[in-house]
Amino acid sequence: MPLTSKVEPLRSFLFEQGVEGTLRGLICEVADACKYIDYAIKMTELGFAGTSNVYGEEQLALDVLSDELISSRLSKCGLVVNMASEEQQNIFSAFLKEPGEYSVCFDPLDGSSLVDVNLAVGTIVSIFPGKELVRPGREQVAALFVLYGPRTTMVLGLEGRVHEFTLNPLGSYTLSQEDVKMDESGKIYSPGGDTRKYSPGHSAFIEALKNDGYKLRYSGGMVPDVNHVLMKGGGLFTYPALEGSPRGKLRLMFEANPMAFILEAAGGAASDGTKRILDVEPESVQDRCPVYLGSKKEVALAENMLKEAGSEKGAEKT
Ligand code: AFP
Repeated sequence: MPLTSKVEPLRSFLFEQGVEGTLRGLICEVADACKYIDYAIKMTELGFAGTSNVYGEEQLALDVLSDELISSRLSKCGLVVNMASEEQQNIFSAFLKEPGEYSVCFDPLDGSSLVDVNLAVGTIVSIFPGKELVRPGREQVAALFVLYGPRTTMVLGLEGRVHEFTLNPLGSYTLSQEDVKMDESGKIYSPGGDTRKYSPGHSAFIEALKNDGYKLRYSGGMVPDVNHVLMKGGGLFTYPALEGSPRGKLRLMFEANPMAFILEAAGGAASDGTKRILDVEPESVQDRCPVYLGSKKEVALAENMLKEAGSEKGAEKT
């Protein structure tokens, strides 16, 4: 990126947009923590930490390090009340001398199993006002993800708009795209999950996309895959309900909610197959959720085809 006086750093962009000071500070704290994760991905030796997370998945040293980088920073920034990390069992509180104003859910290194094969990975963050975390995603005030790819970018959803920032070699995030918008439909699809365990409705939906000429784009990392759909202006990312896993694989609070918030703000849609993801009422921070994220046409088609297949199944039984 050429150096010009027009470079817009993250902090001053947020200031100019009138973003309230505490929220502005919190977004910049998260962005700063992610610079260290970016560095750790490039410089740390790979290997397992010898521990498992709450879902029984073996933790990479990098997962643990990324978790510590975000949680220790947010614990001491004075802006946060409660936090939940995909890598930890329970909600935990920040060290506060004065009451903080926001609570944060984060997946410190999503797709970490892709680091050893040198594919892109990301950090996903969801920000709520006050101290409650187990609440529907529509109550988020901001959500963001950082994508560690050939470039490191941060995509921020805030006040019904989405902006992209790029981390430059000087260690600053500068605005690279203001007001990212999605079209009504796209031409790529990114389907997760074991196809043998798809429901008939979901299989029919994926076939319909294929037959309509949609191109397959799936890396196995939610952050690069969703970013692909978003930045190409349309298409669909899905990780559906599967036989034996009726709520799918992805976590509502750490993955589905923040991505749904960002995609809706860009003019797209996000459904669990029957309703808006942002209206799902969580029971715990560990809940999972089937995910259909993308442009409006594909998400509506998924909902319709799943509904049709469900009513056919119901009719067969009677
Ligand atoms: P990891 O963080 O365990 O690598 O999982 C990544 C992820 O949660 C999400 O980023 C992907 O979209 C999804 O899982 C991929 O799952 P499959 O490996 O089943 O395709």
